[in-house]
Amino acid sequence: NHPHVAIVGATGAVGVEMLLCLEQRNFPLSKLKLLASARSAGKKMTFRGEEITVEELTHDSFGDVDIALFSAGGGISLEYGPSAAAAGAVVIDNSSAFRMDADVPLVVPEINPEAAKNRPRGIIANPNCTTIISLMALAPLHAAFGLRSIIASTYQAVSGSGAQGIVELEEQMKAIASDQPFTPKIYPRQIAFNVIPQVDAFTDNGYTKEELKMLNEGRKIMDLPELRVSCTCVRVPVYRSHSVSITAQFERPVDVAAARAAYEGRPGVNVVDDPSAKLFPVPLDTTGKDDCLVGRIRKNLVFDNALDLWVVGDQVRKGAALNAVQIAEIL
Ligand code: 2RA
Repeated sequence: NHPHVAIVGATGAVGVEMLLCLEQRNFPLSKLKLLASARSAGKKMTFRGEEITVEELTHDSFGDVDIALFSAGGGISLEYGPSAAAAGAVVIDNSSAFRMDADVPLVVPEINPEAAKNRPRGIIANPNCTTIISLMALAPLHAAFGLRSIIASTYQAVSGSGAQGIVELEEQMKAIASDQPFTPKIYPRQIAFNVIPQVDAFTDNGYTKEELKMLNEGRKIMDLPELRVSCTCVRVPVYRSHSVSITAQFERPVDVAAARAAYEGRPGVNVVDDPSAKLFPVPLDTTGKDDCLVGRIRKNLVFDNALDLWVVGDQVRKGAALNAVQIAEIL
């Protein structure tokens, strides 16, 4: 009587990683259905040594599905998520479509697993990757010192733009290496050997939608309606891991030893912090891995009760696919 699971957007960067996570974690499922656009229907993918043919997504795809993992963009989630829920599936949506809906829980299993149970619409939302990775580092510190505000700068991998982001960086680097011309396609400027201070669209207060996600999602996940967040999101020429530089202010006095101790026994996040031994987290350490890594922990030199820290995590895995599969494991 194991659940029947569907992946919507199965051939995308996150969809492929969802299939990998289900396989590697021996998720107890009776059947796996792979759904994608007409363009991808017919492709074959392998799960537990068995070949599965990708089917075209329709509103009738969910009759016998118990859990539907969505990662095909907000439009697809808005259009097909309710149909999947109406057919009796629990929808775990990686897009931003439902994250701020009061009737949809927004869940990081290590932080607010209990929220997943209250899902009147049959939909659970997966937070934005940058939010997940940042909160994996901040939740233990909140327990110790009482989180009050976040100032963050992110260094976001091109995988955040999906497979096309990885292709864009690869193609530009090859073109530059062979002295060939190229035109940026998905980014406003060249991303190879460059950084771009824009992720997602700008809004009328000068912040991008991506920067406001950390504020809005952080308040909801941490249940801290007064939490203050100011974020600058930057795209960097890294393939798969996001890094975040954080200044966090707390209600109570902080110290580095107590901060490091706060992570002990906390699953999904490890401290890597010994600069004298050149030990600090870098994207190459977390790519393809489950855990987020925290380092550069130090007392902030400007604000009282504040810590500076650096956290890195795989955007495709813990930032998206793994978190969604871990929510399914709660179910
Ligand atoms: C990005 N966080 O990195 C956004 C969506 N994955 O582009």
